Amino acid sequence: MSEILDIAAVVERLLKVDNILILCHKNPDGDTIGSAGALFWALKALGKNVMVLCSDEIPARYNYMNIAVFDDSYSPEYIVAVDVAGMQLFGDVTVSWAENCHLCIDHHPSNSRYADAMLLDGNAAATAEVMYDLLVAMGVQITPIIANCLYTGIATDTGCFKFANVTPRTHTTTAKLMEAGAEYVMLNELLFESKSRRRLAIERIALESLEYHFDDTCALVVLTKEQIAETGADGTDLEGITSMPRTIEGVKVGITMRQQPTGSYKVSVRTSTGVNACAICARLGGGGHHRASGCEIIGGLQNAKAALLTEVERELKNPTPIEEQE
Ligand SMILES: [Mn+2]
Repeated sequence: MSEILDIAAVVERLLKVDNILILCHKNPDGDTIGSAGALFWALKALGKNVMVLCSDEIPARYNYMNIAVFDDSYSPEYIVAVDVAGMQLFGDVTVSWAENCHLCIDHHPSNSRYADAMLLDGNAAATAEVMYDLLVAMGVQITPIIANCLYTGIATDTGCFKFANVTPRTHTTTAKLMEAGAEYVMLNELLFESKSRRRLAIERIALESLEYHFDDTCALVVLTKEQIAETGADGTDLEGITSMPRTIEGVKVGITMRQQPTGSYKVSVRTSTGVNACAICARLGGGGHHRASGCEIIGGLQNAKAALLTEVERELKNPTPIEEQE
């Protein structure tokens, strides 16, 4: 169980240490990379040795953050995880470092509290929102590159300010980032107005597998490991697919099943208002947010699908209440 810290206590701890390793979650998204990038540049500005590590390669689209990836050139004395809700989300490369994680900075209410200490703000739309408050409290100047990193985290976790997790605070923080030089026009085009050819190829394959369940209120797509390999789709391409089934008219639960190299299925569940995605995934050993959650199911496709659809049906028939403040 983690010790729960406030921002002032986290500032005190970070200022005391010199060699820091920042960990991201596997299949990295804009929030874990952007939060890591912002903390990286802030700690560098304070004269510290700092590097970032992720079990998967950082997607090339985030190259503008210019983050140094950990190369064993020093022994980290302090390990910070950003936007990582549970141990199972670290992946092979980072999991041994994560076992000694000193601090986790996160916004997932479902965080399993694996780190020694935690800065958790379940009301924040993105970890990057929490990170902005932390960096200001540290007295770090929000440079254009830090602003770009934080803008990336907030914009990607809110679907470019479209999701229900957006609050007035989200816009207030974003306004500060714009004042600090965030290149929002360039970033919006890069992050939301362009798709790779690989992404289009994997979208076409996903659409061919589309099936409907429960009076067309649930849409499901499946991608095999061979199809993923064949298109060369990377983590970002695949992450983009997950929002697709839910956008179909009348669909309340959109599911994407991606076969992993090990054969297990990584499942992403996206729901419309009032359907609790986290409740569905929690019963399968996963978690996340009310409208966007995930889990991993081991076993053949038919068994995995059956287990998943059983939980979807249960949730559609007996909805788990959604707590307002989360
Ligand atoms: Mn996040």
